[in-house]
Amino acid sequence: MLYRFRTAVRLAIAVLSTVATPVWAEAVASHVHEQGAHHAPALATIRATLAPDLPLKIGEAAILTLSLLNQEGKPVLLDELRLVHTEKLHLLIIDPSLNDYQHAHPAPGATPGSYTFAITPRQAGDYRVFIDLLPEASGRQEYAITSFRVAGPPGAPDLVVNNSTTVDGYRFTLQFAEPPRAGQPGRVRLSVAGADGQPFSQLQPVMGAFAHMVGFNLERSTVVHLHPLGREPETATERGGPHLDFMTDFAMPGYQKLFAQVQVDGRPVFAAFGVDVAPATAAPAAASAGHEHHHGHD
Ligand SMILES: [Cu+2]
Repeated sequence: MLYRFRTAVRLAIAVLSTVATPVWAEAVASHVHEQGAHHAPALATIRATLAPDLPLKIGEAAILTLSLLNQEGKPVLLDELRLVHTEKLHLLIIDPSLNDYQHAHPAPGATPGSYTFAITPRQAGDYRVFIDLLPEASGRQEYAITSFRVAGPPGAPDLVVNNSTTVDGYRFTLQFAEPPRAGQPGRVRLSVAGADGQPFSQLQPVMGAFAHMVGFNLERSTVVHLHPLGREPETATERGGPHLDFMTDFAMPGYQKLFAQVQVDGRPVFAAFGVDVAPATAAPAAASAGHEHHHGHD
């Protein structure tokens, strides 16, 4: 089973277990590379911690300092990380209600291995931060995972399932080729229409792609980070849309929140979707049972 991918197209899934060990130690990542080869999950090699400059509150800007340490406890420097989609560090940040997704790119801080970024939280509770990075040493993408707390009671996820949404007058629609199923690669199309209802084909490049799709499951134990199939933009003047296709590979069944990030008129636009991922199919033995069907009621 081979899927054709462009080199720069990336799909990664991090999974961590719910046991009481430090989250970062449990982070594993699987990759789908350009030839569609599935690699065995690998432990994260980098440990991340976050420290805010002051107690975090809803609606108040704060500076967070991220510290990255390798397995020997040494600071991780920028030149030990490979550039991926125009940045070395992508922070995928999500609150407990799955409503406040933010994407940050920290800049080197005062000491080696420290990086700072600004954030204005829109929700309360324990935010989870997936740090998408590619160490030169391993040559493999991984996620370091950390968190920070915003004062106040956390919000509850609304569990709304929607395959379309309107943001700033733009209509975003998600169409799965087949209902998404855990552990099964699939395909999804993101379509964009303008305020006039017409297909919109003026998406600007953002971080080296016409769209970035980031998704979290309800427990925030997994993250998917997808980029459109096909040619990626090489100049700032190129435009994309109205349709962008992505390969998906959800590790876990259940509710998933997906955020598409695009750039329009020099501004980022985030479109949120709620998706139900079906459980993995039963073992092939079920198929060999032929045409027998079992019904749950008489
Ligand atoms: Cu991306």
